[in-house]
Amino acid sequence: MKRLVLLGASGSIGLQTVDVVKKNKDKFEIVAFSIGRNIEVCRKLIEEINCNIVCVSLKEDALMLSKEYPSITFYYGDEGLVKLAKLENYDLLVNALVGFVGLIPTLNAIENKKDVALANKETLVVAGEIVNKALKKNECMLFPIDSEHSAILQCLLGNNIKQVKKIIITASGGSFRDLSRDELKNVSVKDALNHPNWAMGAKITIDSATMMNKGFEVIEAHYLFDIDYDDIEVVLHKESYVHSMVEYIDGSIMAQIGNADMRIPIMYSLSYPERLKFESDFSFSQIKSLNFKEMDFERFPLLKLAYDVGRKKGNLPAILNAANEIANKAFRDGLISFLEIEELVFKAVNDMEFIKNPSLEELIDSDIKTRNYVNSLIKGEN
Ligand code: MN3
Repeated sequence: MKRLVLLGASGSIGLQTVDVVKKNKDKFEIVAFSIGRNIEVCRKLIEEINCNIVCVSLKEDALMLSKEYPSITFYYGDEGLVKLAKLENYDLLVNALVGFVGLIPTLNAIENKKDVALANKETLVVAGEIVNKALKKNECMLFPIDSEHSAILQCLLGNNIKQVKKIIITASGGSFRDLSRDELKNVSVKDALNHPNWAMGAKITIDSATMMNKGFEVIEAHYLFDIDYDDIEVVLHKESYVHSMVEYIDGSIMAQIGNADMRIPIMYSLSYPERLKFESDFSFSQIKSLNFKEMDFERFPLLKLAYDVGRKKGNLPAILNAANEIANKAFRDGLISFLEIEELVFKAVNDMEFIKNPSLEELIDSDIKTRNYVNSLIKGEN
């Protein structure tokens, strides 16, 4: 029995993780979970998951719920997330939080000598080096939930990583893959949220449309597999059946293929190196064609920026992430246009002070300063 702490239970990955656990009750148990402000979903999960520790965002919600459920301990806020990560009685932290907020609980879990299943790619984007050092020091494992990285991990199994020629990350292209840059000027939030292949949360669906998500995944792959940026290629693959590939020095290319169903990488991150039984209706005879196309950096400038920022390191990835979080949210809130997301991210990366070897505290500080700066740009104060 593997005991899990699940952070971000009400999000897309969180709910699918609950689904996987429910279908594999003999193998997994959720001992604690965190949820944001969706109290209805929280009550539903409390009924479904028999655990005695829950963390919510707000103090008042924690107080209200502790009266309803006297046998459960309720924590709240960012401190509550850390308390969950620091619990003793579990084996694997499943981090399905969205954004920078996922970093500190991940580090606390690793310091607590727990393995981590990570859907929160922002953790590695912002602090890949610090996370890797902590993993090494505490002899912990990090299992990617991101479908591309789960694919890469599977394509690497049984091979010598020194014989990898390159990693090929596939990209669906997002909601606007068939539009020109000119046509992007007036796209709506609703159109952007309509992803062709994957059902995902709102933030990552917008990140897919801007290709920021793929940029983050390049940085994520660099830190997960210790692969040079020159050896990471992104290829447009609009069907999303090939989840990523690894090419070796002898010309062999390994691919991981399957339906675009996040439960598959979730399951693998929970059960690695074992596999769980799962009904998936994938059929080669139903696929008419698989298309691949070179990535156009001019069409998707944020992808190019992510490579540049990843190579320069320091606090730049943290700046990139913070600016994107604010700009992505501002677009969803109707405050800026789609193309202004890019503009704001470029401006922040350009304008914020560069720190070559930042400490964790300096990364947190860069995050806060960048958020303030981008918010001031949106309000027209700069
Ligand atoms: Mn992905």
